[in-house]
Amino acid sequence: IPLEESLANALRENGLDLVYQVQADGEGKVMGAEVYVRWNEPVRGLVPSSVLFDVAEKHDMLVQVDRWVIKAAVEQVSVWNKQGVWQTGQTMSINISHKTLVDPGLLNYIEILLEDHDLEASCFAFEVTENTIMNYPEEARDKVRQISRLGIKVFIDDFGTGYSSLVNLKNFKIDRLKIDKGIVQDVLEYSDQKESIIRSIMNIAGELDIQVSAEGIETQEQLDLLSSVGCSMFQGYFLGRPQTAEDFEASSLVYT
Ligand code: G
Ligand code: G
Ligand code: MN
Ligand code: NA
Repeated sequence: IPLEESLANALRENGLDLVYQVQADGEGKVMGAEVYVRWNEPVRGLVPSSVLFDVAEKHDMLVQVDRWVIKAAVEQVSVWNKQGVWQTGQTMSINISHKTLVDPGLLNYIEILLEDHDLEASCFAFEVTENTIMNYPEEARDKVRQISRLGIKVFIDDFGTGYSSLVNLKNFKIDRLKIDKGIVQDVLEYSDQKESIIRSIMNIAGELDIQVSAEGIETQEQLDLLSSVGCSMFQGYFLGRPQTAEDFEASSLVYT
């Protein structure tokens, strides 16, 4: 059957999976996780996320996919919360596409889920890419404000890859910038240039009181360098790969 039909089935039959990647502070304390969707298609096997999101976009299923992820992530946090695995103050980050950000039903959808599971909005963050924000500046700004008013955090993902003027960020209600992994990983090779990009990000973020996180940390050197310029939050294979819920629990990282 065509991939889009199979995706529609997966959405209907809970045929998608989630994996979780740890987000830690400079001391290695676990501050939360980012959740990613995985699709193990019955016939084709694991479908790359790029293919999944291409199909979803082409067949107008982006909002459905993101909603499936939001619901499943809320359910998981609710379970972990009851087990004492998930502590207050830890944040579950959920990626959302541009379509989902501007979807008029988004806030109502998440509000009802939070109510049903008796969870604080502050347990969750939505990650929107820099490009999403810059391609839809007005709509995005209004929506980000509404999300923020509800108590859900907003993180800007893949930061530094787009063309946003850093100064424009002051018009948004942003909680965290996540420096793109490409920049993080190049920082040791082209030190001067990349370090100055990172330093200018740090400066603006400092002025606007926005926290900065580094993604794609694979080595101790990268961690040290990003930490030395003032990043306060870290994510990457060096700290932990995306893991199934069972492995994430077992890694005991969540208890620190
Ligand atoms: O870990 P992975 O290689 O699968 O992620 C590839 C891309 O897919 C990342 O840029 C990530 O933001 C995106 N992605 C993963 N899960 C989700 C999701 O649930 N919703 C959206 N919109 N994007 C996701
Ligand atoms: O949504 P986002 O663009 O943040 O997705 C990040 C992507 O990077 C995901 O596909 C995730 O699996 C992947 N990733 C997370 N940590 C690392 C890392 O340390 N190195 C590399 N190469 N990829 C990573
Ligand atoms: Mn992300
Ligand atoms: Na990213």
